[in-house]
Amino acid sequence: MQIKKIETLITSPGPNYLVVKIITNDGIIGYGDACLDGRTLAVKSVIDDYLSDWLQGYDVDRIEDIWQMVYRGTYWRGGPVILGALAGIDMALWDIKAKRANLPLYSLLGGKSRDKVRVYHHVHGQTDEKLIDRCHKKIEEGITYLRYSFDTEDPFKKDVFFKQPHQDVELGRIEVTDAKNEGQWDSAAYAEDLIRVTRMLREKLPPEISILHDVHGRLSGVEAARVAKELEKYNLFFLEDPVDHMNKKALKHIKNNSIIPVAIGELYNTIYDCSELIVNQLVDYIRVDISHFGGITPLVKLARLAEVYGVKTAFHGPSDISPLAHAAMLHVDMTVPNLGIQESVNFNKQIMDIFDTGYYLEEGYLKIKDRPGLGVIVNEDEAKNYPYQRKYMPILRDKMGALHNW
Ligand code: GCO
Ligand code: MG
Repeated sequence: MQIKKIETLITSPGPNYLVVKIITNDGIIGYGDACLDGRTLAVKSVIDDYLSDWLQGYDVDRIEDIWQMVYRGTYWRGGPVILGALAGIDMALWDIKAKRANLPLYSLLGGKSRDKVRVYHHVHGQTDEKLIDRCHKKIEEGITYLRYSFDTEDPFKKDVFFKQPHQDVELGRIEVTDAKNEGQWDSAAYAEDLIRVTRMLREKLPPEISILHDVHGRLSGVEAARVAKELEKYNLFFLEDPVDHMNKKALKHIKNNSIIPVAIGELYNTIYDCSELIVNQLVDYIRVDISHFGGITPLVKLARLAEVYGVKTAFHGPSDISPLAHAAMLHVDMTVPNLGIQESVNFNKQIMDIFDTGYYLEEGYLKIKDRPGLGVIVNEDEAKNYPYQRKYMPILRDKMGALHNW
């Protein structure tokens, strides 16, 4: 069976979702996710202008070979744009393979290791009261793992806030909009506030509720090590991206000074970028993003490597990748023995009308329906109601006007 056609489709019911559709010569259709927040059209061009002609006629069964061919055969390797395009192709090919077998994807990946997958959701509040309210709302929904974020008021300037990233499609909040919209940042004020807010949450939330925080790579090694040491007593499930992901040696500093579990990974694009963290035990949860990492094929390899070294998975599951990507990750989560947790979101009605997900949340866990393939039904007519909108990632600057990690 051969690849007859590869198409792309963008739908923007909030975030821009880039969907890859592969049609085989005997009419089987596979879908994949190639979302890349802020650079959607660049990924689309890689698929439409380079890969779709090239891959036409290849045997759909040979997923690994196609993966290697696109990854190594382009000579100029790597980066989220190419790995994003490859992710979309790879997911669509796995969707086709499992549909041909008339089995859910997890079955082809080794079968279920568990019946359901625990998840964490985001909670954000500009003030302590709003944050606690949002936590209670999520706890009522059955979510017991909460990733908290908050805004820190500038101690020197009233009404200036140092904001942390939080997109929330459930509440209709999308951050990625205007390139000229530059925020302000001060790491010292944030670090103090993080320690205060964490203490406050631990005091106010029941002890059985797990909390976790995403630093988003905004601290230096020594700043992060100090914060990690202070936070140790509040029993975080993990501290995410405590330093810039390329500053790998700084993780050693954190590890040498605290026993806080560390999670990192959403900004890596290949297994070659992050395997040393696993092998050297500098990470406890590896959390790459399937759509920026080349798809299911490398995700499974990474999970297997992590298994050998006792590292758990906590794959990146924000709202800026579509339910197709979330479904694909869930199939992997179902099978790997070393699942830690899955980051997840409640997609809103507009998004769910486009993507009938094939998975559902029940009492804080994701379950999956036994549909063939990835199990997602894409309503293309509905998708067309939401045309592409140009969006940019936010920019942050410190008090001297220099760019800071967002
Ligand atoms: C996370 C991520 C997101 C990113 C977003 C970028 O851990 O979920 O850090 O919040 O900011 O995916 O578009
Ligand atoms: Mg993150």
